[in-house]
Amino acid sequence: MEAAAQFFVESPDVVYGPEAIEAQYEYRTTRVSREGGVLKVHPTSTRFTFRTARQVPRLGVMLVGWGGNNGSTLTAAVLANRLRLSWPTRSGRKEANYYGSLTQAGTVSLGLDAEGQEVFVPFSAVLPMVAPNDLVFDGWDISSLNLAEAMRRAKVLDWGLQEQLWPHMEALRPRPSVYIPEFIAANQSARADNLIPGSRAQQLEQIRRDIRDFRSSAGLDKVIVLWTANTERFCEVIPGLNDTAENLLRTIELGLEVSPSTLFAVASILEGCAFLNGSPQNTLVPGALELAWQHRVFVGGDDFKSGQTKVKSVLVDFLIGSGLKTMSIVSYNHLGNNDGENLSAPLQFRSKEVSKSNVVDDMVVIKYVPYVGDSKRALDEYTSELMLGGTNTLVLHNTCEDSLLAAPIMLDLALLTELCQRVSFCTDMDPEPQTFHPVLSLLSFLFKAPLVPPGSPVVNALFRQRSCIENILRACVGLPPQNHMLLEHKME
Ligand code: NAI
Ligand code: DG6
Repeated sequence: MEAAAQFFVESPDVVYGPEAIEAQYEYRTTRVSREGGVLKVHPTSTRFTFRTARQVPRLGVMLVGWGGNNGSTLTAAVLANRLRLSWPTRSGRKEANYYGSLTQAGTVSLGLDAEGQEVFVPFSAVLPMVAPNDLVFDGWDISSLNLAEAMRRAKVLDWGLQEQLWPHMEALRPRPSVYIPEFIAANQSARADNLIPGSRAQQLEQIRRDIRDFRSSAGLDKVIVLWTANTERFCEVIPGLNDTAENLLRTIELGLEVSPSTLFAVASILEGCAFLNGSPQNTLVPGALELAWQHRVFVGGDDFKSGQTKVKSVLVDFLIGSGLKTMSIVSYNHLGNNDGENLSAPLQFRSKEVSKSNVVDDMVVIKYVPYVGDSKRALDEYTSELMLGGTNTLVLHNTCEDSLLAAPIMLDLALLTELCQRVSFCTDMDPEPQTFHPVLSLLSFLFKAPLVPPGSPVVNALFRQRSCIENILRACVGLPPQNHMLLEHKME
């Protein structure tokens, strides 16, 4: 199964072999040193060889929280696109699409044509990527509703679309999951009717069996696990409990405190499956990160960056980048879905507050208002100081279906993580092939509180994050970074 290449790079530095694309790439950057109060900047250059395997695998995605709004909406979206569904609405017929997905609806500029005009291709055309319509879904939920019933409970999709999807989703049933009441809000207990019994060690084994079962019964080459279940409270990082891989595994064996999400992360890593955390809690405690390192498995997190935080990371970039002095940011949300209900409990709210404030330190208020359902309202006020004592206040109001923003992000996470698993590289200095660091910071564009390898700077500006993905993909086909200089148009 190989996705059709829509363009080729003609260069002596790029070889399209039957199994892999190999590109020689000159990574030009700068090193800065401080000498006697003076900054000295040294341009440097490192020669990389990137190798991207061309064979696109049959990919399975297991969602923890499959029966939630995000899980059911993502499953519905892929089915609706695969089946090319269209449905009537009060404003006309709508057709299935992947708007909101960087890989499916975003583009990359390849350069200028003979007329000096930019030529764009879809992001997904730069390197062979899994097609979203080919994804196979499975997952777990503490609620036993099948995916058709879950879609109805979510109240996200138009009725006409739900009706058409119903027979395709009815047979999809979440596997039982791990419910530890003290990690999510008490208001969730009523839906917890689909549970894995036994000790923590037995639960871990059952999750691992589920992954193996899905892989073999669906004939998959790879599985990626994505946490999109309820926001949990933070876990205390305690020496001896979860600070190292060895301690974390012993904690599970002894039945001491471990969150359900960390249990899923450990199971995924032990099964060699990438694990991505779409919620704000600190699932990837140091012990889990060390385990990922030991097993060379990708992990990514935390908390899908879908709407308000995305705007914030653009707006603050704009304000600071324009030289204004931003003094206060206040973010207010109200929403009425189950996520909102769970977040109405103080400890779960605290996890979200920390994650949402991660981009810039601000005030965050979240209110649960059942009437508005999944249609989340986000209001933000940005106040900056202008020159000579002036004040600039910007107020934003955003209304949208939260899950329709999150689903394409979940898709991109799975597709980009899988692609990264097929990329390896070496340098002239170190000819031993290596892969990206297990903490996959390339995914920062998609997470509110991006996890990065130890010592690595956290980048929050959205377009720097997007450029990072775009330029790494370009490097894999031997193209220079996108520099936007357009010097061709600045000469006489
Ligand atoms: P939801 O409440 O509709 O779905 C969560 C699902 O997880 C529920 O079906 C619940 O039964 C299940 N669940 C809870 N604990 C579980 C466990 N231990 N194992 C398996 N299943 C479990 O919430 P929604 O709207 O789908 O959001 C999911 C997560 O994504 C939340 O943590 C939310 O904060 C986060 N998120 C959502 C964004 C959005 O735009 N929709 C953006 C960023 C993050
Ligand atoms: C309350 O804000 C609900 C949350 O789950 C958010 O909707 C979600 O985290 C999305 O946040 P943002 O800031 O990316 O729009």
